[in-house]
Amino acid sequence: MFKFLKEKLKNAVDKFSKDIDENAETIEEIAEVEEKIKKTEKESTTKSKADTKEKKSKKKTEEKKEQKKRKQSTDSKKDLAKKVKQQSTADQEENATSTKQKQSSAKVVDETSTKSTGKKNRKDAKKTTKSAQEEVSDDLEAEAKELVEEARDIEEKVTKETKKSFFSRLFKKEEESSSQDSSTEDTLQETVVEEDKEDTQKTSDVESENAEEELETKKGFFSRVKESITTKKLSESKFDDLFFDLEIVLLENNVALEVIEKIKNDMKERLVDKKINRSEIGTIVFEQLRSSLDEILTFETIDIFEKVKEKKPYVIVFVGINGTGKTTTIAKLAHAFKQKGLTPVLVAADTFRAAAIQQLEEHAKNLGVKLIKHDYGSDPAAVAFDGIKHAKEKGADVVLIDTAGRLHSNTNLMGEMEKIIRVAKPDLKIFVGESTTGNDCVDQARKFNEIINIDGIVLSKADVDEKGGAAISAAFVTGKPILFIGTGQGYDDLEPFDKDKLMKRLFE
Ligand SMILES: Nc1nc2c(ncn2[C@@H]2O[C@H](COP(=O)(O)OP(=O)(O)O)[C@@H](O)[C@H]2O)c(=O)[nH]1
Ligand SMILES: [Mg+2]
Repeated sequence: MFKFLKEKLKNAVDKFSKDIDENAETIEEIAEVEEKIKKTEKESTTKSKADTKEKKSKKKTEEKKEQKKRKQSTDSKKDLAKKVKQQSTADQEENATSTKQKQSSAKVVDETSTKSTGKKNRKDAKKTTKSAQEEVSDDLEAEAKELVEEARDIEEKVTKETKKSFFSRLFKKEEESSSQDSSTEDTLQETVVEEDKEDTQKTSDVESENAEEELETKKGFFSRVKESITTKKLSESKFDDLFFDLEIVLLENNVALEVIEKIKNDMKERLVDKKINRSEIGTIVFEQLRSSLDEILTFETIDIFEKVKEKKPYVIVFVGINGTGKTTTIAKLAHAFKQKGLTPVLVAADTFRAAAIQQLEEHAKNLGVKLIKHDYGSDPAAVAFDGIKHAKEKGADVVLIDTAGRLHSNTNLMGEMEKIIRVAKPDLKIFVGESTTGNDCVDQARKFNEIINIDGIVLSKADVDEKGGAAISAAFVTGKPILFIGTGQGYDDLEPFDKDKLMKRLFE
């Protein structure tokens, strides 16, 4: 059961949800979210433009500063070398006659790494004799070392000053516009603090990368929010249009009009003019359908195995049109009562067909239960009366009365059935309908209910019903519970109605 309906229903629900998504009006909240997204995107673009500009400007400044630094470094070294050279020349003058002095000057120059001066001095030094080299004076060497120390001191001082100046500028700069080009400043300080500056540049790069990442995250977040927050609103006329396909699927699967109407109204109430989160449309539609069907299949049932214990004999009459499975259902139930230790009596009140009496007789033999019968063509009410009398005399627990199949449109036959009811005064009137006939089955149940006020329904042949519309509709339409479902031709093929089992079959 439900094989057909399940598949079709799933597709119809998916289509219905998709249609709602495509056709329902998008309401203001989305506009707000979209506005937010646009704002974020704009911020992001402006920020990244500003970042690019700042980076370019910084790079330019860096290049200029790098040039200056190189120039300054060379100048500084030249200055130092010049100083050393001057000192060396002074020494040379002082010791004009001594080749030893020339040699010491060359050494000093070597130590300060001033190549130009060094070369010159080394040239001079080469001119000196071997003996002169051996007699280098200690105090002259010390003097040269002192000069080098002095040069280092100067360099160190300059570096310190530069750093101090850099930090004070850095703080000042933070207050100023970031795009300001500081290339006009032409100080030594700027050129020699490259390392510190590079660090600062890196930090600023990282900061800007972080900001970009943050904005990207925001953008992504809002896009997702847009997807999930986008709210839809469905008008009633649109709903009616879109629900049509689902309606057809239900109709094709024998779901009664009343049931479709209920599902439609529930769905309408849940969807029309309500704010529906876009990402939840599918779930809402599915859950609403499930909840409506759960409600439709929720009814107060009767446990006939308990009921029969209330009265002895307990009389049950079975009604319905020809061939729906009355006789078979009676046999199945007799089997079930016997299994529960109760004694059933079968009554062949279908006196219209000779074959019907034989059919029940056969079941009685198979099951080992008592059958009360009259001749073919006799009064069915009289057979019912005899059956109950026999049960009373023998102390049987339950009387199961089989009746002839009759069309609910045949007034005579219906009148006859009423007579059986009047005479037998059954405790329970069970309508047996063939599940596969769908809407016809439900119509019959309705009619029989109107005439004899049935107590419950047995739906036979559920095993060959791929649609299941009757199972969904019969109880809702008649307001009477489905007691059993026939699932085959064997005596054991009778299942008490189980809503949860049906819901699982339909939705899982
Ligand atoms: N597959 C299937 N066949 C059934 C079921 N119940 C009855 N039948 C068959 O339906 C036919 C008519 O059943 P019957 O009991 O004679 O119907 P009645 O005219 O209402 O008494 C028989 O061949 C049964 O075997 C059922 O639950 N499943
Ligand atoms: Mg029969």
